[in-house]
Amino acid sequence: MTDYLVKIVLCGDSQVGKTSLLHQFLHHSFLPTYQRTIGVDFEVRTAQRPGLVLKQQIWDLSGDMRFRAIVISYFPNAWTIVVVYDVTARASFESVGNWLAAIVDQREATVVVVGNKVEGHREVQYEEGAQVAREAGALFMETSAASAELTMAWFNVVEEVTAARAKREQLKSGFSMRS
Ligand SMILES: Nc1nc2c(ncn2[C@@H]2O[C@H](COP(=O)(O)OP(=O)(O)OP(=O)(O)O)[C@@H](O)[C@H]2O)c(=O)[nH]1
Ligand SMILES: [Mg+2]
Repeated sequence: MTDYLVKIVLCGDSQVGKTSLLHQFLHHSFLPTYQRTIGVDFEVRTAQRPGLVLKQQIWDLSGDMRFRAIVISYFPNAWTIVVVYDVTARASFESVGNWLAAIVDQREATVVVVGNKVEGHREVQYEEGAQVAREAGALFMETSAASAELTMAWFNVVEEVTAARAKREQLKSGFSMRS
């Protein structure tokens, strides 16, 4: 059994739904009233895979510009970085490029671009999000923090890519022990 302590980071503009997604995933409920994240919050979720225990630290960054200098210091050593935008707010989609630029040095990280609030009135089409992700070499999906099912599907993707990295690290360390 190998244990990994791994870092997952959620970023994206203010009010796109980062905290709501995490809350829905961990507590199975949707909070309609906005409570801004001050700086950064942190949750832990442990996952098991055959021969692996993944202790996932999930960092939920504020989208507020006031905290930008602080939040960008949370990117180094992340295994998975989730860039969230709001499909009902075009400006948040236009910021995705800035977030991708802020993480460009994190070459080891898997990036997942996520369009949230799919049940709302759309200002951004699925294909536009998919294209931005494709160009950045990132994964893409849409979701909604208002839906338990879609939120579960969202976190499954995040957890699977994180677990896949752990599996690769485990294989690498196995080879180096043998050689
Ligand atoms: N309809 C709908 N509303 C959502 C969804 N996700 C979040 N919201 C609402 O959008 C608002 C902002 O959500 P938060 O999760 O606090 O946003 P955030 O990205 O964490 O914002 P910061 O902490 O300021 O960076 C809240 O009022 C939520 O209830 C969604 O999928 N659908
Ligand atoms: Mg928040």
